[in-house]
Amino acid sequence: MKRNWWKESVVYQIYPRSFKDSNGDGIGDIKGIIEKLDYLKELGVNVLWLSPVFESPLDDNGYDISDYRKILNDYGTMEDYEELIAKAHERGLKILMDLVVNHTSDEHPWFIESRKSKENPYRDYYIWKYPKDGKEPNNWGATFGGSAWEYDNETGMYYLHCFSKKQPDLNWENEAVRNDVYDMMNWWCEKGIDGFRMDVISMISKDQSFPDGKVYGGLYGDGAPYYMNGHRIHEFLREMNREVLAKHDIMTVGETAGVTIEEAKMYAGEDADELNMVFQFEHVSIGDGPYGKWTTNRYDFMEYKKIMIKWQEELQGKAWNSLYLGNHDQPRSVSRFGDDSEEYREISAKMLATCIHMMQGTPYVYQGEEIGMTNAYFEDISMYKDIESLQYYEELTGAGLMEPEEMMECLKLRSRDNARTPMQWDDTVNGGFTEGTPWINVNSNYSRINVEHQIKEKDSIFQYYKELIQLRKENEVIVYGSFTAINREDEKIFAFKRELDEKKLLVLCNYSKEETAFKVPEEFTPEKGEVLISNYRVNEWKEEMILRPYEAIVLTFQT
Ligand code: TEU
Ligand code: CA
Repeated sequence: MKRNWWKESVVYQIYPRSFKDSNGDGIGDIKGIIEKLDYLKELGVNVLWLSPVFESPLDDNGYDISDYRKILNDYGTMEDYEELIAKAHERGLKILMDLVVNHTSDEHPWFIESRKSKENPYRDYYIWKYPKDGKEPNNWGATFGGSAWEYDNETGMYYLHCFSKKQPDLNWENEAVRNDVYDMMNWWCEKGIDGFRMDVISMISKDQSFPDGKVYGGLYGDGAPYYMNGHRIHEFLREMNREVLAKHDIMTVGETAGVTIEEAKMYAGEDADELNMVFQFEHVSIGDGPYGKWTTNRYDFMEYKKIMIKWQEELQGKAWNSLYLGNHDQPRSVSRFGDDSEEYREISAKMLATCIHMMQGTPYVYQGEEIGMTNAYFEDISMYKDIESLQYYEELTGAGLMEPEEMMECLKLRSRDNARTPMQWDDTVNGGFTEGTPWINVNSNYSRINVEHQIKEKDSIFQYYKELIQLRKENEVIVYGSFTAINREDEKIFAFKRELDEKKLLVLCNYSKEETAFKVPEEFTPEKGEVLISNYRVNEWKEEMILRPYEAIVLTFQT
């Protein structure tokens, strides 16, 4: 397997709006990130992925860009961004930029021109269709609720927006669009960024017949089969690779909702000339119901384990995995996949981290995950800021498909705002995030869960993440070792081994709060096993291990 720096990396995702506010306006900013570079260096991560900080009306908190080459005033200036790149590089930290080119903001000059007239040179930068029987061109729903089509009086046509109506989809069939995007990407590479996280990049090739989608439980049809992993997607990405990516020593990760194993081998194949890796979404969609994520279903561990094993065993040696449990779109991982009760939060957060960091692939740490931040569980709809949460609350309760109380329970578990509450730095007001009024409420548990406490405490979640990340740097078997699942049918323990040359790891993670016995396979002879890391700290090796609630233990063997 080829060796690459991005395979040996650990990526830390920063949601700038909620990371650190340096000027008291209640909004995180770039200077705040610069203030915390030494903290990130201390944690041991080496790549920083920033969610967008570009000019935007903030309809979708910056994933609606109106100028790709300008920093939004909320976050600072281009000089601040250039200072961030320089100071990160001084510390051996790389900067990954969030590339949002499936759509722009409707306030982008391209769209302002495009909507002026059918003859405008920018008309075909976007996807315009005539009404069909006086209505929308098809029945597709937008990801944030409502129709995916918005009528424009000026020219009597609809434009496509797979997200909010202020996020019109770019027309990638148009070569001029592709060339303008590549120019912008090269411009940023020349500024010194070290790669791209590519927002919904699997959506840029649409089925040009725009057929109706299947209606499941909601009010609209599912367009995903016609706009995800489309027939020209690999052609476009190979062109992007030739025009931009191959010209720089950068890392790329595609956000490819809907991606299958076979597709992933094309997007991120060892020898493919497209991307380095992709995010798959099967594990974070477990339990979804007729209204998608809006359900109070807990995830099913065996389904989760099967998905994780599938992606490990079927990609290894062929393509590279991204390893994550949380991000700015997902609930907090310890709340979703662990147990955020007082009794088990710490131990289960460490168990989840062990499992993710010991698999084959590049691990992603989402801001706050390293200190075990939990869902905010906001009780009142007025506390929510996220367009997706607010629009679906309106749509599902407005249509009588859900009672408000039920939808509030779904929001408390699955709203994206759970991951967007401010980073908790210390136990002072607002968790040390801002001296002003935060743009979104700080989680009420900041006095108990914060960086300052955990930096000092030797057995904190922070210290455990630091140890895990250091182990990755010291043990090549963690990065390049093969993956083999063990005791697949065990309904509480996720067990697997990693092997590289004569090095062998045995990883045992008890995802349950029950004490669980585990029969260790004969190949692991006890006298040679040493504990590499464990979240209970005190362990004794036995042929039949008794794993305590949420116990994680990694044993190393010299064969
Ligand atoms: O997310 C893509 C996406 O599908 C998300 O909407 C996610 O799957 C969903 O919110 C889970 O419920 C990307 C960005 O990560 C997200 O923040 C943006 O809102 C979206 O694209 C549009 O740019
Ligand atoms: Ca600020």
